[in-house]
Amino acid sequence: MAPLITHLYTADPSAHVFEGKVYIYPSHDRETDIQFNDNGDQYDMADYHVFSTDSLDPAAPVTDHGVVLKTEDIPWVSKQLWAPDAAFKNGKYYLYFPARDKEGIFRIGVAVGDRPEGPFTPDPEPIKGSYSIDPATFVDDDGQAYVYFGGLWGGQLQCYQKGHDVFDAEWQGPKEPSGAGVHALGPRVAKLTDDMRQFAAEVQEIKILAPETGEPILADDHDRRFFEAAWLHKYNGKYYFSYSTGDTHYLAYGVGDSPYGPFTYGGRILEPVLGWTTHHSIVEFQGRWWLFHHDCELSKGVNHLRSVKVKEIFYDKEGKIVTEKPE
Ligand code: FUB
Repeated sequence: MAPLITHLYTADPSAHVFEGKVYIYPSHDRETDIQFNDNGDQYDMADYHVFSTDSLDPAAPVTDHGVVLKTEDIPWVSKQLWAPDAAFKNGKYYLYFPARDKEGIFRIGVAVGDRPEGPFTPDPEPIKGSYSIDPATFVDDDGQAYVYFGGLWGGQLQCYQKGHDVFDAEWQGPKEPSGAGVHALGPRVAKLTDDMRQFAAEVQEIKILAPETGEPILADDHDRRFFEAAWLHKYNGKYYFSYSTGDTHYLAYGVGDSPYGPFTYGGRILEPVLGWTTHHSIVEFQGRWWLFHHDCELSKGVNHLRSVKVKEIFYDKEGKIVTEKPE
């Protein structure tokens, strides 16, 4: 299957339907001389583009709306504009993005615009109390907005085991908890304020439960534990939390009855693609469900030069997502 965008490298696609079109908010990958490592330093992105299309037919054109935000415009950022997401509320569009602050610690920022394609003006400081990477927003039917986030290893989630506001530098790097009976670290969620620019309540850790025990997935269960790339969507009244398993390269999901979880592990959405990372979003468009994701086919396997793709996904009668193979 051909990538949606071929004139740039793009990754981590967050797709939303705004004003009847599909808007895609991806990372913008670029070439670098930085040495590859398991901390992800080679993912050295410096700006964001927004894309849109009014059809997901493979032949339909995708419009590149150009650069909508860049490192130099964001006072608190030092480097690494990683996976973004966007939301619409009260007539405004909000772009959420993770980046390292001047101390090298990942925080989450927000930028505001009047149009889905931007431009976006960043707030001068990151969201108070935010940390780690991969923000994904979800606005529930009652209008309450939530942001999901977190990522292990280079994403620094494991540095917050002593509390949401305690960064433990000892855990920096490609590390995570392990050992018999140790629970995996959960992704995080916070309610957003009505103006969408701050957390409205304390950050919560989400539980992803193993169906066979009803207990949280174990840290050593790398085929199923949360690694990064949080996404939340609703299908038939249930909340589906999906994510990447990182070093085992699956897109997986769990199902729950509340935006806070717990989510019971439901299976895989996508088998491993070409490239180390896998990251996605799920959106309903014109009555069908679509998985936006990325792989490294266009760059012939260069891990940090990725390309966005889309494929249709299906649910079975019980509401389980049918596992897809990469194309
Ligand atoms: O694009 C940089 C990082 O790679 C993202 O934040 C992760 O989810 C992974 O895709």
